[in-house]
Amino acid sequence: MARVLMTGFAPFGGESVNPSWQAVSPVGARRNDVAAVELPCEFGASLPALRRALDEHRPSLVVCVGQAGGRFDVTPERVAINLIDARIPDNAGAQPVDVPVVPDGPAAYFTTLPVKACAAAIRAAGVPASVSHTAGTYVCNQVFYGLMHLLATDFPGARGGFVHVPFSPEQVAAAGKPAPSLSVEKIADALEALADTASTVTEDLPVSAGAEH
Ligand code: PCA
Repeated sequence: MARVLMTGFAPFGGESVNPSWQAVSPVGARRNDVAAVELPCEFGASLPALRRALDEHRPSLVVCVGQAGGRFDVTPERVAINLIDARIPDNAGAQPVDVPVVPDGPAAYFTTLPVKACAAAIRAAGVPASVSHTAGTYVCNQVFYGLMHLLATDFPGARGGFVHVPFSPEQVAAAGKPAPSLSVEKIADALEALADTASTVTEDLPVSAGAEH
């Protein structure tokens, strides 16, 4: 039975693929301890879909993954905030501005993944990685915050967090504009290293991952 739930997102913003799902899907196919689920990029539907996946798989570890176009490395996220401020409409046409993910919820949740150890393990697997301190204010942050709230309220004992990944090369080629990218295979390797580390490491590394911005 799968003990790791890993999610990726549907394409959004005019893209025809999403590297998060492009990488999560093969990880789920090659590992029987990982259940891979694609989430809709819709404010109204993403968290109900995540809740269904949690109910179905009862994981001990949850890793949600999303695209962060423009980033050049794989970035485990440290903090989710209770704020939605959509830059563009979602796939259902909704564009909420300045609303909470969970009314009356705490301002933020920290990840319960050892993000520094995860970033180090990803780099050791040959893929660039660093800890990020913002998951944005779009559907990914909504899912990250919603995940941490669900784990805190209804799924005690499970750990979870969020990882942003760069564009895949085919997206950059299709756009015809230079942008950083990482192959889907490298992203998949990074996610496996992250899942293995998060499954076994309980104390994060006592090293700095501080950033000025
Ligand atoms: N990235 C978007 C939403 C879905 C995705 O893959 C984000 O960063 O919010």
